[in-house]
Amino acid sequence: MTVGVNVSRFEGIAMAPPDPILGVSEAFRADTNEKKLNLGVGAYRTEELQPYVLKVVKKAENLMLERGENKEYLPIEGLAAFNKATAELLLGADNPVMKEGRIATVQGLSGTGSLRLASALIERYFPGAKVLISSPTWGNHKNIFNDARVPWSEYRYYDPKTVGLDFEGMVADIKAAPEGSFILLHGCAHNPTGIDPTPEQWEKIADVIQEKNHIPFFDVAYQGFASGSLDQDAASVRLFAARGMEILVAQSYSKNLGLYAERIGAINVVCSSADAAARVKSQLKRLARPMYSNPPVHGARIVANVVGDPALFGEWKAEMELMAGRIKNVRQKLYDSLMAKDKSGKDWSFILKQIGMFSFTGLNKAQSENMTNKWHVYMTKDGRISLAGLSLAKCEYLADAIIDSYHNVS
Ligand code: PLA
Repeated sequence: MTVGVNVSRFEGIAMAPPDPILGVSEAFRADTNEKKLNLGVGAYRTEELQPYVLKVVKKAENLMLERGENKEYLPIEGLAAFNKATAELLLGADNPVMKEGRIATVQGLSGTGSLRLASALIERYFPGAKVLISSPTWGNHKNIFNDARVPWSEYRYYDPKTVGLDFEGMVADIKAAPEGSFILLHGCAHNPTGIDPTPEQWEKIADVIQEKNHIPFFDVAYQGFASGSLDQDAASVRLFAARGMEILVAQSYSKNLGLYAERIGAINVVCSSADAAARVKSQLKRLARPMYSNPPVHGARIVANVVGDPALFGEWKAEMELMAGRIKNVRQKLYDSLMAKDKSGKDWSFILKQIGMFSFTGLNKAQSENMTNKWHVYMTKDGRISLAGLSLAKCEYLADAIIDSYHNVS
């Protein structure tokens, strides 16, 4: 029996809602107003609000072109030089974990793909184990664990009253989780809140995780973007590694090297022995093969060249500081503009305390919608704005929009 051409077998498939973050960029592109501003996705823009390809990336690409490298398949685990460079960037080249060969590193499809691969490992080898994620967190974390069929629940993180960290709540919830849970932590520059634990708080978090035999699972998507220093931003992960703990770490080069579309990142599993690391790596490869076979080479070569060459590495650090510095400048200007324009006496200083690419404004859904519908400021509905998409020239306009939305919409 054949089916009539105008009767679709896909009739039962409903329209999916737009993605809460990437859908914002789609809506932005469709807006023709010249005042429009895209503060949705966390993508770095220049002061002229143009996308930015790092100079050091262009240099690395020129080198690659000169060498005339081929397009053969990579091994399932990715480019060896990249895997070495990325683990060293994370832990430091002289970290005992590296010398002892206790780390399984597999190149992934950027941060998201690396998180997804780790989730598949959890699902297969820790059946029933739960992942604890912060409330709130990057929206895609829930999708990733749902699709991998890994159960998750939330731990308290953000306290709207103090516009800061609910440290007591966080520790209590991690303590209360079933022994051997995976605790997802943002290595630095927590998305969306921009609030990180202090070094002392990290120690206490490590204490509870160790006490409860949990496994820390770091998402490091912004190394270098919190402080401007690659080493300083890896301090949380290194602190856990120094305790001899087993840890999972997903890395991304989307933001810090501006390699968004190259889809380059890694999953690292620090194990208590080299033998365990070898076995874990073999299973990660086994999971990757039927999903995407092997990863793309271009971004891996860029990272390997930049991190592996002292001169280029130095240039990257300088550019990284410039990008982080520009965001700090717009953060300050936005705060100054809000304080100058808002006569209500509201304290906006929380904006200065937050770090990284984002500011969590405290605007609710209706207020965020007003930002978009009336002011053409595109942002996520949780009140997050990406300062990486803001220029000094647009700070006053943005302050007007925020003040109007905050005071005139409930
Ligand atoms: N982890 C966190 C905490 C992130 O914020 C992001 C990206 C990723 C992982 C994954 O990025 P990658 O796959 O490109 O490496 N978050 C962005 C973009 C910048 C997005 O939602 O995909 C954001 O606007 O939140």
